[in-house]
Amino acid sequence: MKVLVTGAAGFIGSHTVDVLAAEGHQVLGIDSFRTGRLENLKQALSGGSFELVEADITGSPILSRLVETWRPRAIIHLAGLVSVVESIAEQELNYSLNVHATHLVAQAARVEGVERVVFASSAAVYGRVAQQPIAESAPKNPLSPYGWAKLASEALLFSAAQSSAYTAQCLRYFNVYGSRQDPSSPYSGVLSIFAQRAIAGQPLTLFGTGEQTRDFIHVSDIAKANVLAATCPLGASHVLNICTGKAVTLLEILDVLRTRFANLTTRHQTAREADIDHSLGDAQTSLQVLGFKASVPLREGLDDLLSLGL
Ligand code: UD2
Repeated sequence: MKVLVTGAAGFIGSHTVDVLAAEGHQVLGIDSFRTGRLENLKQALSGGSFELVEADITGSPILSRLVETWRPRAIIHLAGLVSVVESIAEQELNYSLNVHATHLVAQAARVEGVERVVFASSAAVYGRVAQQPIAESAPKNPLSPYGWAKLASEALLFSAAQSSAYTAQCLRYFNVYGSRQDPSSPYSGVLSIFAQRAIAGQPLTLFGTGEQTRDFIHVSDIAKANVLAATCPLGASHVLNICTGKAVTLLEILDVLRTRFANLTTRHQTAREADIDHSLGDAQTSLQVLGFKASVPLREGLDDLLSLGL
């Protein structure tokens, strides 16, 4: 199948491209290289089924032209501004990269008769939710422009799908970790930061009590879900949590790391502003709809991260 991937050189994009190529699909990747990195695509570029275009999909009619000429059956739309902090400081940019870009994807898919659009949404659409695990139908109270933009994008994709041949599959990723995630910012995922600091022999900072829980999902499981959502038979549009359905505390993560690093040290700071205590996804709908089940155990995923030597 011909699949177009936006944000192909990013953390999630590059893993998705690798799974598509391994399954024998023909892949066209687009990336502006604002945050994506060419080295993430080393494996894909060495094979014969991947082509790459360097372009900002919001900057010109490039996306609609590529869809018109290359004629993908599915688009996996992963390009976007990924930093919550940046979405607060740069609200125009958040609108452009996280809302307008999705509008352009939806319209190109509608006009050119694409059959499927898969979208990288986020658990950020939920905000603070009392009832755990969080089902797709839970109240949506995003705590950032980033979360609102993801929710708006879902609406745009559903809206255009009503007058299109495509179905929209909006995947709400929970806390994603794994190789190719940039650990250099203090707002990177906690597991990348912990792994990088543990390897470097630096103290880990624990914000709050450490009793907060997250549903950590390995990037290879996210890539698998993206490919399933793009390729498996589906008659309708969906929003789907992509998660493990297992809650882990940061204290449990530290216990695992201590078994690998005997001299691990931690320093405690007060909880981050607007931090969420608990975030656990309900994995039932994606199991029913896609047959998706996360398969990488946290210990294995952490070992994978640590083995990279970061
Ligand atoms: C994640 C997403 C965010 C948004 C949000 C929606 C990442 C990086 N962030 O934020 O984009 O989608 O979910 O709910 O994926 N922590 C430490 N020490 C550190 C770094 C973090 O204790 O050095 C704590 C942090 O205060 C939080 C937990 O670890 O309690 C997880 O932090 P995170 O930034 O990885 O992810 P989260 O869930 O806050």
